[in-house]
Amino acid sequence: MPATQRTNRPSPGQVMQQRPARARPHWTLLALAASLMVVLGACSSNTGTASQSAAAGSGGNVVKLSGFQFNPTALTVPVGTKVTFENMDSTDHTVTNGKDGTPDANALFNQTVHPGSTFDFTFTKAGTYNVTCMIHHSMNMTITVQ
Ligand SMILES: [Cu+2]
Repeated sequence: MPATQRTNRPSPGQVMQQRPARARPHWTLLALAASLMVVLGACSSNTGTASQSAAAGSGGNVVKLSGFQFNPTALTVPVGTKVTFENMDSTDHTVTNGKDGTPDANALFNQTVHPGSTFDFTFTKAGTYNVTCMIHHSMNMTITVQ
């Protein structure tokens, strides 16, 4: 028997003091709401939102990091578009707002993307954004948001 089993077993007198079984989903909902608020907060204070996942993005615009190049090297998207960067190579790349391997002074994004992983960024402001890889300085592309 694990040690935790001992404390979990209620005696008849303790049953009323136990946390109700419904408390657990309640806390899960609270955590979900809290993380949603964090996401919304990030939305309002930044010019974009970012997330990384191991799964390939579905829909939207995909930039492949393949053969130590961005593909395509130029992309034009409407404001509010989520762009998914997918690392097809067998080595790490970064998706960095900058040029020739150097991040911009106020880089909007700078994310290491492992092989087989993706990085999503939603462009919420019009402009021209340089994208580079800090590991391979010759990797460059431009994203125009309009
Ligand atoms: Cu790279």
